[in-house]
Amino acid sequence: MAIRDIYEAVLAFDVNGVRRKINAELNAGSAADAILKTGLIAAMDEVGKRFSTGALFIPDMIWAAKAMQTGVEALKPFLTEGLIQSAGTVVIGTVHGDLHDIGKNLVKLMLEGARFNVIDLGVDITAERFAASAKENAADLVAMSALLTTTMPCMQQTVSAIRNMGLKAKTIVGGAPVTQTFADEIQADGYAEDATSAVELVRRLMK
Ligand code: B1M
Repeated sequence: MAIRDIYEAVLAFDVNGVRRKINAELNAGSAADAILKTGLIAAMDEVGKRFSTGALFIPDMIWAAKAMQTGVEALKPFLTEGLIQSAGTVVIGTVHGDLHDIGKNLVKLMLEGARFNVIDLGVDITAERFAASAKENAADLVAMSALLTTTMPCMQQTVSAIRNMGLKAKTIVGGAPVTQTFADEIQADGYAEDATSAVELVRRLMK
């Protein structure tokens, strides 16, 4: 048994195996943070790479994310507060009028896997709710998803609301009809095409 087995179990989407192997590895004396970094986070980075090249598909990402989250749950009691310290707070939601949440949930899962503290507002979220939540939670970043062209204007309203309230939160946008050009037009801080690049973008913006 080795940490590499946990890495392989995530890539095999073996949710129960991840839990079992982590418990065995902890019993064998491995450090929880080493399991987290070398076993789980490294595997999710590999999942992201394979997804980008078309070797994995969305259902694979969902299963890998489930395996990762099961692993994080198993490790939580063994990690000190410092080690599980959040990488930053992200408020996420699907914009007003839009009920599509599969992509938004994927982005959320990947961000949580990358140890961000994610506040998920759900779907049909107005600019005012995004901004109020960003203020209430002292968010570092607000992430908006839209699947309908008709709901994209809410993204601009949200960017404006956040700026008008003088909040420090950065803004990112994504979803099938959204483009980098649109993000530039509405002066959002960033655009990501998929869940993997959303994590990279958030990491970059929070540096
Ligand atoms: Co709807 N729908 N739908 N729908 N639906 C689309 C989006 C549509 C393109 C279908 C079509 O006509 N070809 C079309 C939109 C047309 C347009 O505006 N251009 C459409 C329509 C018209 C509608 C309704 C209006 C239909 C009707 O009622 N007449 C209606 C609207 C309801 C509403 O929202 N108010 C509606 C309803 C639904 C369902 C409820 C049935 C269901 C949603 C279920 C759910 O989400 N819980 C649904 C579905 C499933 C789709 C399609 C088929 C699939 C969407 C999906 O989940 N894709 C979709 C057609 C399509 O996209 N091919 C369609 C998988 C998902 C993982 O991808 O969400 O793109 P996606 O997320 C990706 C990236 O975009 C990115 O990362 C994800 C993973 O890599 N991403 C981000 C997403 N958010 C991000 C945020 C980021 C960064 C990246 O940073 C913040």
